Amino acid sequence: MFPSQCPPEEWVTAYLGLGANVGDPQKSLTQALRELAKHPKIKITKASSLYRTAPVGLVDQPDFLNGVVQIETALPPDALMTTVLEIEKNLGRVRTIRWGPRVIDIDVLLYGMRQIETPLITAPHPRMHERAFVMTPLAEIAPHLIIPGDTKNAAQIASEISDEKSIKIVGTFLTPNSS
Ligand code: PH2
Ligand code: MG
Ligand code: MG
Repeated sequence: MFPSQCPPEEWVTAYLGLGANVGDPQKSLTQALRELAKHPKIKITKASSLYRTAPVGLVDQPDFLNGVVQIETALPPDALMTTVLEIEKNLGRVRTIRWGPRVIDIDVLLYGMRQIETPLITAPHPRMHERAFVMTPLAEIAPHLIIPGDTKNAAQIASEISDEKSIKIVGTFLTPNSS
């Protein structure tokens, strides 16, 4: 194809949920952000605070550190997913038990306003509405966001499920040059 015939690159706003509860979670989360930012087709546009959160699902494991970032990306959904899985792997993620302890977890929460179902990715993330560790940081950076298929905005959903005993702000992603 001649360059003039290539379809224009489409940049989409997406949201990623990050979590870690093994090793040095703040460092892994910051490192993950740095790796994402290095990608030529990903720009980080907003980052929430970091929250200490009680484990959900499998409760007998350390507390998590969780945060949410807004990105702009020119990667199609499957490629975005492959990219985040690759970053997880590079940061030392080993997949053992579902919902178990992890060095880093990067979930694609939303890909624009699109509802996506492929063998690799489901967006919106099917469990995000129920999870305070996702909805509270999401509401911090995008309170008015409506999740496709829902009627309430992120702030309303977060306030309905948030529990101050199990989730609190403890810090920020470190700046790209700190370690
Ligand atoms: N992730 C899970 C299961 N449980 N609990 C908290 N608090 N934070 C998480 O990121 C988390 C979880 C599966 O991805
Ligand atoms: Mg997850
Ligand atoms: Mg995951």
